[in-house]
Amino acid sequence: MFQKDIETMPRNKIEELQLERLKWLVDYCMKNIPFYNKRLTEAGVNAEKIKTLKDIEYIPFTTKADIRDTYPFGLFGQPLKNIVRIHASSGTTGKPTVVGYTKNDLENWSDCMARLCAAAGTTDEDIVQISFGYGLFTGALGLHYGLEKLGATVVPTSSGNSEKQIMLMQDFKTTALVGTPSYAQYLGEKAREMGVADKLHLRLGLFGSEGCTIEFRDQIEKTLGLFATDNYGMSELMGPGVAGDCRERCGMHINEDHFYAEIIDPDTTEVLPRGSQGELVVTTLTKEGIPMLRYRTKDITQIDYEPCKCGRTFARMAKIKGRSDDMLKIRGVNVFPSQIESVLMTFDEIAPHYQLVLTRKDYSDRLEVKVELADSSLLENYGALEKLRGNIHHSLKTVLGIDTKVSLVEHQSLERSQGKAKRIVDLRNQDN
Ligand code: DLL
Repeated sequence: MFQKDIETMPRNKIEELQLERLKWLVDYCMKNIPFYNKRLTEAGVNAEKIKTLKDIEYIPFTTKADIRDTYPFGLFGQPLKNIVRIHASSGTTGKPTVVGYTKNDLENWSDCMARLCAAAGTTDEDIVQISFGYGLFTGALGLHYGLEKLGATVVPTSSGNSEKQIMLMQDFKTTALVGTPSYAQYLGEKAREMGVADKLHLRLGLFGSEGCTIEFRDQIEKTLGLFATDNYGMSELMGPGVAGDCRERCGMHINEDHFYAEIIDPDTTEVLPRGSQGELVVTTLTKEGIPMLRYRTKDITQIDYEPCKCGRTFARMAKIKGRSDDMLKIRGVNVFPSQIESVLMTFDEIAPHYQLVLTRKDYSDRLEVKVELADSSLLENYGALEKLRGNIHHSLKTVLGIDTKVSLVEHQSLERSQGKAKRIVDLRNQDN
């Protein structure tokens, strides 16, 4: 274990620490963040009011909209002088969700990550290839510093360039692979195609950032000959490092000294009894850069508080069952249909009818955006049609950060719905 004293604390000690930190956090937010000061004052909450962990329920929820409304730095708890790193992920509009880290935050992040990597079975003997994209996305750098802290040898290949990734895996005798489960499976199949699958030395997979069923995990394990683990996180909370599998794989251990988790009913927002399935709400207990009070993750899961066979006492959250909003995760990138809609609506040549078709080829997600023309006569002008298609494709790429296939279809050809429009056709699981 990376920090055994902490990871095996008795439950009453964990809860004592959480309460102490929660009081600190409320006070910190009151003093440093005008947005929270106003919210908490309006709700009549201050640090004195928090006497037990249950008193967290006096605190209003924070949502992605709050981050959007205070873009870019309005929820930061420190001046930029003390912020040493910024990351971002897609927001519900064209503007990203921006998060900042102080030096202490980065230390804590690396500790959280190192714990989870150790729990999954990584050691300082491992050579770990990171195939998450490096950049504003939290995945690559999050794992990177945690693994270095653990003493593993990090190979920051980033994503893409798959043949080279496989060549390096062979040459460096890479023992562990970090990435999305779908990219890992793709690499495995590519290695097979190249006839080198049996020449790899992989023994461990540290996967996350998108859902992965146990069946798909079995498949990846077979293709790559490794033991696959899952880890969960999100930019708003820290990035990866919130929770992760140990070798028992009976739920992902939540780093409870840094995060306080609740499960709520997403419709009524009522806090549900322990063990129930619902939406995960997380409060960051130590973050200074951009602390989150009762952040609604929209991810559906359940939490088991029984100590684990591995010896860790931190609660375990089940694999994510889905989301309570319409966010799509495409090749590891968060995409909101509303972002696409706002891009489409800027084009006069198209009608306000569109459909998003998701498929998976070579274990990579594809997004086709089908858009209806406002006037079908454009179909007779190939040049103008191609120009329009190109412009839409370019605008979508600028906003979403990923490539899409844009198909322009005849006026009135997309199915109309009587009720809620069915804009998303997700065929990804059928193709796998
Ligand atoms: O995906 C952070 C991360 C990076 C986690 C690398 C694990 C490994 P975001 O890009 O902000 O952050 O996306 C967060 O991705 O709300 C979930 O819906 C989904 N997600 C993350 N991890 C998992 C997982 C990173 N293990 C959103 N299983 C979250 C299922 C996951 N979904």
